[in-house]
Amino acid sequence: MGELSGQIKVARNAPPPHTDPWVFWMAFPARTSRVQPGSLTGVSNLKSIQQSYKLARECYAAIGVNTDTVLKQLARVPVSLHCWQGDDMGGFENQGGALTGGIVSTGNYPGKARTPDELRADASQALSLIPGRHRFNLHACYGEFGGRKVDRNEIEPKHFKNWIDWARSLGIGLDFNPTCFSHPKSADGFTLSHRDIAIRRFWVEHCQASRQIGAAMGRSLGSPTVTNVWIPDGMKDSPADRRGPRERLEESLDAIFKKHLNPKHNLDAVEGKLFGIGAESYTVGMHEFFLGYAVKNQKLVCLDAGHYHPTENMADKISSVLCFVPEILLHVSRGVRWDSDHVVTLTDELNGIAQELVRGEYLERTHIGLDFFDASINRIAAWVIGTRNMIRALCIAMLDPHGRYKKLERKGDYTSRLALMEEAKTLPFGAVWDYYCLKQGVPVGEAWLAEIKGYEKRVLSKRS
Ligand SMILES: [Mn+2]
Repeated sequence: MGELSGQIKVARNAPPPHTDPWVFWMAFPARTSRVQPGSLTGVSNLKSIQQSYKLARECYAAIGVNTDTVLKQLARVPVSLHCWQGDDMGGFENQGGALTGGIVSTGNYPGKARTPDELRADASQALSLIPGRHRFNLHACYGEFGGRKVDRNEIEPKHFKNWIDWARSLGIGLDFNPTCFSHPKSADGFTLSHRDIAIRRFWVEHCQASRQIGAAMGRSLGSPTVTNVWIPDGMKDSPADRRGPRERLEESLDAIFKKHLNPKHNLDAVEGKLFGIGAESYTVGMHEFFLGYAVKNQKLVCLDAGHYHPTENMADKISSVLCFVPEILLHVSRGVRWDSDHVVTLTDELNGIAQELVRGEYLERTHIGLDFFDASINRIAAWVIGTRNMIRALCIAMLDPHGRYKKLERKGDYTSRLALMEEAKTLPFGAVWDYYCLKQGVPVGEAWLAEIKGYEKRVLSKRS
């Protein structure tokens, strides 16, 4: 048994025991059939994946890491896929409103989901190519209102019934977000901190309704829904009064969270931001505001990797904020210049986040979600690339002999710590990752791309 055993705790939002991935794999042969598409069809490829894994397992065993244990732990960490990658944050309110709140989706790749059924089909396609059991994260504007105009403060769990049924059919949990943008009452850039009490009340009611929907989702799916409040409020140019909106925001949040909800059904999170387009000079709900609010009220704080100054390291914040809040929500993203939402790639920043979660034993207190959207490439591929990278980074972090680093650090041997950390960067994690995909019944290596291309031809190209 390697040093790693017992160091990685299971995420609290893990699937129930009957969804043990190994059992799941055995019980769903249809999913298993996805292993073989594309270039990795042959038995010889299957054999080479197994042989490579065997060698890698020995290699890791030599430094005290049990790869079999790692893969079992990895399978228990859910990642919440965000619905808005599937349709550029359009939603289904059918009000013809433009995207606002400083959110911009660039690109016009054909085949965008136009209906809830299309979005569910696309998301199912993405989930079928991602190893493990995950979650899906909905915004309030993705409700199904049957052609009726239901304003944001009138939404109810029944408008999300189809989503709940879909999630149940896949055995996954749902997460939720009030949509405090792309609406006439957010047109001047303020919502929960608005100086007009009627507008403020409207958004408070929307967020209250959203928590009820979150609780209904969590109750019916048997896994708590994280309901995350984010607002766009801010100013393009220097405000005269920075204090007023922040005090109003605190009041609004207190009203939203006043009603106690069972944490087995709903968990509240709040998300700050550095700036937005059109809100360059002042963001009411900045990081410090929401961190303070979360600490004071023991809410989850949401750390979005794209919401800080580009030289800030989000990974370094995890062990700081978890001293003071019970749990965190992550929005894993990739900031590039002004954009906070590029598709997640396997960067040092991503590896840093995964390392912190594993080394700090924070997985059970962390809800991992994604937040990016790119309309310039196949949207389903964007989901698959970003999510597989998040899981791959966790895999690499779990395979890291971090117990050894810590021992060296305690002894003050920083030379050896640095040397081993660098050597670990070329350990054969790729063979372990491939084997994991094989065991989870999803395509190995680039073979998933052929599935996406096929789906594009079969389904997406038929959408106008
Ligand atoms: Mn975010």
